[in-house]
Amino acid sequence: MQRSNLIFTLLGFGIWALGFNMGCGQQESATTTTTLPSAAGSITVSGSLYSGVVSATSVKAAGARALSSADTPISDYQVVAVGTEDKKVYFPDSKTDANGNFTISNLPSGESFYLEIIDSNQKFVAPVSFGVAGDAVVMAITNEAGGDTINLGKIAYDDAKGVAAPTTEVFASQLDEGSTARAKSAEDLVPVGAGNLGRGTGEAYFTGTLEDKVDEDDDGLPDIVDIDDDGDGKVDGLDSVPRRPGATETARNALCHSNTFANLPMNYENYPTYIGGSLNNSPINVRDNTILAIEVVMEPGNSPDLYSDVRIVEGPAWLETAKVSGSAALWKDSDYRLEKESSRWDIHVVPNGTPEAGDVLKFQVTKTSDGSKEYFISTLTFVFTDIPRLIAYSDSGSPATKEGVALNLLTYQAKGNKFEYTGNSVSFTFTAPKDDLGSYISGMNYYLDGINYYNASGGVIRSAGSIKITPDEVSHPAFGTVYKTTFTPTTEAFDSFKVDVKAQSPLSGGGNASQLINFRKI
Ligand SMILES: [Ca+2]
Ligand SMILES: [Ca+2]
Ligand SMILES: [Ca+2]
Repeated sequence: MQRSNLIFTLLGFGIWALGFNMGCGQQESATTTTTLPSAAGSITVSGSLYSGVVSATSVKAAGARALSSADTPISDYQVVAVGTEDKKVYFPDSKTDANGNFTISNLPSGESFYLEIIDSNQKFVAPVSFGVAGDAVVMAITNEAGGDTINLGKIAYDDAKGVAAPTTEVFASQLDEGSTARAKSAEDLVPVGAGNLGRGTGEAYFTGTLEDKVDEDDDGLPDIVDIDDDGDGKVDGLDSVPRRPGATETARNALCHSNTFANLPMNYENYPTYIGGSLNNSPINVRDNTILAIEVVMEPGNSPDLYSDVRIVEGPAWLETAKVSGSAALWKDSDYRLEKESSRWDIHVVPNGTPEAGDVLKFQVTKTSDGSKEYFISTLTFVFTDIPRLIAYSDSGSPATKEGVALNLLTYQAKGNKFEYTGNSVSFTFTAPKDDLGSYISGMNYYLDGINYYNASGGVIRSAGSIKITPDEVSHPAFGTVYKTTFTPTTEAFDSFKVDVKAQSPLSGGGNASQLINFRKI
């Protein structure tokens, strides 16, 4: 089934399209992804992960430069390597043990590597920095000076700064000074992307020219874990051009990319804009209402039959509670398998947990031909925390704008979960959805979607196609920039209509959020 044709019936009425089909030539969506190559190399990186403090200044004393101080070993974390040339992720032999020890074996030679830390809840938490080069932070190590083993000793993870560093500097010959990042002000070893998942706001905002390298925006985070690859402040899943045009993270073998993105549709009566004359500030229950679309997309000309099985093998805690959308079944009962479609493998799940930007999913794909397995990771780059909300409407039949208390839930419920209007057109004023930081998201595409016309007994007379709108931007004293558009319903006879005011990611295939509202013509 083509996903563009995939329609879910939700919440007892209405229909909801979960997104748009997306070709491989288009930019990928809400995640960053890479592949695991065959483990055939001879290089080993090892060390011990500790909690600790990364120094603001790297102090050189008695010949050794102290980069950090270590406190307590951290177990059950993963330290993964990312190749600067092949951009592939290399997983450790196992998670850190009780002494924090880890080993990443079979790395290819002729490479240098970034190291990234994924916590016990499968969330990306920190890059590892290795030293300084002028004003920049050195983010990669190499074995180019010879030897098959790089032992980093103790590495201190500073959760306050969102960065890790070895306690003592590595050999100068092991520093890849060609792989550097911009340092935060007043910090020698903390790249600007640390602690913010690489979101390009504040000093992490990128003003340079994007280059063809693993960390395009010089913030210290390789694209695969960076939620904002180009550093412009818009996360990948909500950015129409998330990285250098033509750049790809995953177009290897027959696989194009994998995505994980959020959809959040809510009926007005479930999350009304106003209750009792006051703005409804109750936060949306993201855990129970978000639908996560998780997919692996084939390159054009490649059938998903190339794989016999696609599943998630590691992920955040919400995997345990996630249910397959439209079903009562727990996803774990089907071993986190994705389902085969015509151009991809995909699944839609309700997390029943707390999905967050930075969550890392590890995919396993099994080749049909020989049963061999490959692995990928995807990083969730956003969740919606709020929907677009109606804050006013007016109609062509009466002069007054209905806003504030006129949008009360009780008013809506008293009319059978409908607002009333007169005349031949209705104008809607609505807010943008909010991101994981609770900030209004700018630059979304807007649609009037899921339009159904009903007769007086509630039967659907007709459904209308999705309408892409270009709403006027209006400055509102309470809500800042809001959006206004006018809708002219069908001239056929009807009693009421339902419309989804829908904000869609400008990135094809990205997520969407909407408020589903009913209006009765009087
Ligand atoms: Ca970034
Ligand atoms: Ca980056
Ligand atoms: Ca961006």
